[in-house]
Amino acid sequence: MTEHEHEHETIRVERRGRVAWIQLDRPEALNALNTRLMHELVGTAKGLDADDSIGAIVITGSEKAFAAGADIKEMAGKSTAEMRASNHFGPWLEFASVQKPVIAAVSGYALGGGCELALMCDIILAADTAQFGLPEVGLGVIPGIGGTQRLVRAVGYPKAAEIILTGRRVGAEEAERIGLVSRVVPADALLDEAGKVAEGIAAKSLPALRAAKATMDAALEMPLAEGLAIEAEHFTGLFDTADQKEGMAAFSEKREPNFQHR
Ligand code: DAK
Repeated sequence: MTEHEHEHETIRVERRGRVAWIQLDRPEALNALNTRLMHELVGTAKGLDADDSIGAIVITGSEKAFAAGADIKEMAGKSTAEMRASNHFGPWLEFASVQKPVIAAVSGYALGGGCELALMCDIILAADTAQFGLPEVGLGVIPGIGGTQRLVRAVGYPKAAEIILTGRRVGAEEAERIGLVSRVVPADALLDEAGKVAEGIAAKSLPALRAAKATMDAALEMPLAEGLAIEAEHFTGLFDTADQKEGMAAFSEKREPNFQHR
């Protein structure tokens, strides 16, 4: 445990081998993302991103709620000037720029900011009880931490428009069908399954994982030619890593690789 991982009020952090688990823990507010939770979560994720003994991060909530949104009670009385000054965008941008694979294990409500948090993760595993939605227009606002941008990219404009403009909920099966989540699993298997996926990823070469993620990010941001150039750069760059030599030697020697993550 690093210093950052002690004394949290709104999250619990646990390391199991090369996998770090962050559980959102504000049961009294269905894990609504208040300022404190945002800082604890983002600070912890950044600390884990800088720690080479960790290869993958799992974010989860409770059975009832992954997170029911940004904290409505905290925001309700704010003015535009106060919202601007509160700089909520900065920390969430830092969360979204974590370089290691992040898996959201979603059970129950993932609404508003909770849905947006899941969309910032690389892989979303959903319990069959999961309910997604961006209900902000019903509160007189819009999704504010990436929902309008990431949902359109994830599921396409017509589906995203219907979800965002109606504010309706999307159940786990539909979420899988439209490509909002990676996979649905039975609720009682969610954490086991998330653990398996995360351990599988964390056993791979960390430089390769980082490069894969950076290259996929480019696919969302750039014209194809530029994205392909970035892919080529990362691909060739990996040939100076110890892990590339080990990974390819292990293949020839018909054994499992023993990666040093460098
Ligand atoms: N904020 C604050 N408290 C919440 C909350 C939320 N989002 N969601 C639930 N809670 C609290 C409830 O008020 C209740 O507290 P008490 O009344 O017991 O004190 C407790 O959690 C349990 O909730 P319920 O009694 O309502 O539980 P139910 O099972 O009856 O209903 C529910 C569960 C999830 C259907 C319901 O709680 C609900 O509709 N919650 C609100 C969902 C929602 O509208 N979420 C979107 C929030 S808006 C920003 C960027 C982004 C955003 C904001 C700012 N910046 C960049 C600055 C994003 C905005 C949002 O996410």
